[in-house]
Amino acid sequence: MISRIDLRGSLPGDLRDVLPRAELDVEAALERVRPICEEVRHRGAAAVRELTARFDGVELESARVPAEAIARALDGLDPAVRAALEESIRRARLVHRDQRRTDTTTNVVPGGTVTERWVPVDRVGLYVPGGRAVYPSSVVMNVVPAQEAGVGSLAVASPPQKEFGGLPHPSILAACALLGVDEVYAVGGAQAVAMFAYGTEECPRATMVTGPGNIWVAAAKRLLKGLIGIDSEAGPTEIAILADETADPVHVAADLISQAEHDVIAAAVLVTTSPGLADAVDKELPGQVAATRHSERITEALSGRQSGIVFVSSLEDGLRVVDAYAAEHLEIQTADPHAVAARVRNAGAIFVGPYAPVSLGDYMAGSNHVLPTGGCACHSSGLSVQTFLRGIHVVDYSRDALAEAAPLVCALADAEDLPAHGAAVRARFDWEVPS
Ligand code: HSO
Ligand code: ZN
Repeated sequence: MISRIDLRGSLPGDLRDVLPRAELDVEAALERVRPICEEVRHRGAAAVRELTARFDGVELESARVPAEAIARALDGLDPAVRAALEESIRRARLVHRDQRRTDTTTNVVPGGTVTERWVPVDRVGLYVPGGRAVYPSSVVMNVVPAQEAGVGSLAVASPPQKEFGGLPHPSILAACALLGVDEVYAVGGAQAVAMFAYGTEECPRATMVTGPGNIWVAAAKRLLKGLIGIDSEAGPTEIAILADETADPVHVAADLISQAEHDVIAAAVLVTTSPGLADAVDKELPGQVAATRHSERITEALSGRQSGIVFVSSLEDGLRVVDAYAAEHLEIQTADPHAVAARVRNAGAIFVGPYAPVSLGDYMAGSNHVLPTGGCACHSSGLSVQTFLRGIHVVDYSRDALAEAAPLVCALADAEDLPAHGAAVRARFDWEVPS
């Protein structure tokens, strides 16, 4: 079911060439979303309405979801799901609250300070997918860091669903209610991103748009980036597991399957020193897959070229492989998982030992589940309070401190042939600073 890659000889120079990974061509979608964004830019709410009728088959009077509909969704929420969401929110708040940053002031010279002031962005538009991937947990993972960062205005957009009377999925609305988000729009796809980026008569423009989405949403975010800030582009879910012979094949198989459940293009990669474990996982997979609800989707994901079992001759090599892969989620299931985990450099999130499966992190660990995919974990982090903050340098120098710096500024200004830079300093003094 799952292919094998043998790296037990010497490791190739660029491991990324041999490791399994799918490619997602967002570039190709750009031309399709450009006219959609332009329409919203020029014709605002009317364009959003027309595009919603065209793409979602729903005629909206207003894109804004009425407060009663949000309240009704919360009333209708299964009490067990409500309790779980509330606990998920509580745990996520604990972790994200600790990410808040305090301003720092550095005394550079006597009378000269630089303060770094952390200021949240003014308004965030959060996209929440509809269709098959209706994840109220992702509403939690996006909203909590924004709120803990102190973002003052937060709006959610999610596609209208015909079967729910043109409203977003009720579990999304209920999650919004639990989080205290009351500004929700029944708008999906590229038009939702454009609505936030340009603003319409109904929806004030946002300074940042975050949240996962399909390829059209990703393309719109890429297109409008700059006008708006965005989080990293979310590609298909990935799990990598670094395991030795002490790992339990039943757990390893279950965890690979758990993330393959997301999508036919989701990736599940096992990196192991143990051929015995690999054989046992191989034997375990068909039974577990057959027993689960989305077995077709999972089979396709596990047998796709983005998934595989990679053999390595040592944990040392295994670490090089997982660092090169830079998984969105990395589980360490080895004899000494903490020591191994401490040496990992590239991963969106690391799950240590037998009792930290990725699905715990998806819902209830307190960690964030919006994480860099496609190898982006080698340069980016998951969603956090930091995503929604800007660090502003506040420069405060006294007359004496500036006087002391003046000849240095002038020397560099002259070296760069920018004499007016030096003159701006000299203009403050009644003496000439030699240049
Ligand atoms: N594993 C997904 C997040 C998710 N799982 C939502 C369940 N619901 C990407 O990190
Ligand atoms: Zn998941």
